[in-house]
Amino acid sequence: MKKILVANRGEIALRIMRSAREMNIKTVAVFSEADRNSLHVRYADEAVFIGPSQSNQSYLVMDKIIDAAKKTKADGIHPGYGFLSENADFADKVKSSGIIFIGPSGDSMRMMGSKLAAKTLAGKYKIPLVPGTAKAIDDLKEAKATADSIGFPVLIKASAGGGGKGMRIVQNAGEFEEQMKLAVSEALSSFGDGAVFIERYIASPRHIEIQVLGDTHGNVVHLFERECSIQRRHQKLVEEAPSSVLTPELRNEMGACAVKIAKACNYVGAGTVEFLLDENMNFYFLEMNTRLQVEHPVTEFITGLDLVKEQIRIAGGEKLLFSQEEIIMKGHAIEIRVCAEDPENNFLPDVGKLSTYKIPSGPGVRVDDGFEEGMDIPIFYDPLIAKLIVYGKDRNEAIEKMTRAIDEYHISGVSTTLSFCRFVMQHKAFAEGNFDTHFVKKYFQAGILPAADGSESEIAALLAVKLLRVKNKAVTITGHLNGYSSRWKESRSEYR
Ligand code: MV4
Repeated sequence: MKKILVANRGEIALRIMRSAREMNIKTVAVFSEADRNSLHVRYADEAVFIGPSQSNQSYLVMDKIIDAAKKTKADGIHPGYGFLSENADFADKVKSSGIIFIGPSGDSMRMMGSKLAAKTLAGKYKIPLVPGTAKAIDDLKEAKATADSIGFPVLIKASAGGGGKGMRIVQNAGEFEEQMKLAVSEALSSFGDGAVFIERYIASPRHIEIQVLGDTHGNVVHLFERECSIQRRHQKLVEEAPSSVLTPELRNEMGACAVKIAKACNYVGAGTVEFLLDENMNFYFLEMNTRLQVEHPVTEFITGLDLVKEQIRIAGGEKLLFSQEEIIMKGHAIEIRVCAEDPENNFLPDVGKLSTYKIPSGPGVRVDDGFEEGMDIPIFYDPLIAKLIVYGKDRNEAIEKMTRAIDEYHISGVSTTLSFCRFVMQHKAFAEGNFDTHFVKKYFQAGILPAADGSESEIAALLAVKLLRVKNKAVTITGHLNGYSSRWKESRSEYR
């Protein structure tokens, strides 16, 4: 491949282009109205405008992306994550246009897109599944009997759902029928597919996923696990590798299962197999994500591989350069997501200008971002500003590094999840590795984060500045007030 088009924006577009450039591959950016001045546009060798800011009129329009690739004579398209990355029809369309899709086939995506088909496939290969039905429920009586035999609480899941969408907990037999009817109609209206299935509800699971790589010659390897239990409403906030609870034996076992699943669906490229781990260290296959994930850098740190380069090599038809035995994991990596969200206000997205934006650096610190000081966070897309990833010789060092790096990160103008992530790093349960997917709900509430310096007058002053800035925007007297608030905040060493 000599030229690739990156069908994405923000940090991931930039991150993909960096690897391409190291491989001496030319890059093409696509951009919407809101992204005219974005870093990914400036970084690329060429850039194609694809329409209005709304993603359904730009980044999600298959023909616009494919036309841009044709126009610039790109050999391949990298979809990044989100947008069209898991759209099987897009993968097929790209291929039939004579362009290489840097990812799995449309058929692999379709298979894993149906959670029921994926479960059925995994069952055939004797992969552990959560007890429940492995086929779509059409008979209410039969479903009720199954739920009774599984034991309550049970979970009803939509086959076309995934990532937590279309799930419903049923606490007892009395609620079952009503919940079933609601689940089916919700699945129909949200996904156009009313197929649902039921599973035993695993009450306190950890979310552990295995990274896999498959080539076009039938070779598949796994690159160990990522622990992703620190999340809120299915939005991951902190990820790490390795998990602090897996034994080498369990890691091998889960890795082997992930490889089997990838082989079963003829997987090509980078993919992720999700598992739940219960308190008794039983693991269960959940679903497979057929894309490069946001949290892939923690795997890159512990394996020394560049996953984007591997994706590009694989898409070009090259064989994997290593066998399973040759992949060694070393050290510990942690990633936090720096989102424009206010942890003090229910993690509500915050938009505005990055009036201060200073990133941390130093040994073992990586920042994947797509913004610079003075830029606006657009309202149209994901609120992810950056990913901060650290690498240490062990978990303790990684936590210490992350705390130090968070303290070096200075952002003002928008609220971010940095202060929340510092709270996680300092939390006893996190330090001890004693947590599950309920960590945030269990330990975090608004008001628990330390204020700038703890005094109420400081908080009042901060609020006043914020109000002034909003007012300032309304009357559009830009300039001096912004400058004022920015300097004011910068002068407070502890302000984040
Ligand atoms: C579950 C579960 C408990 N029991 N399945 C959420 C995302 C989707 N991939 C599956 N999910 C879950 N499935 C059974 N049988 C709990 C979750 C779940 C969860 C899983 C991983 C990470 C965070 C989560 C948060 C809430 C629920």
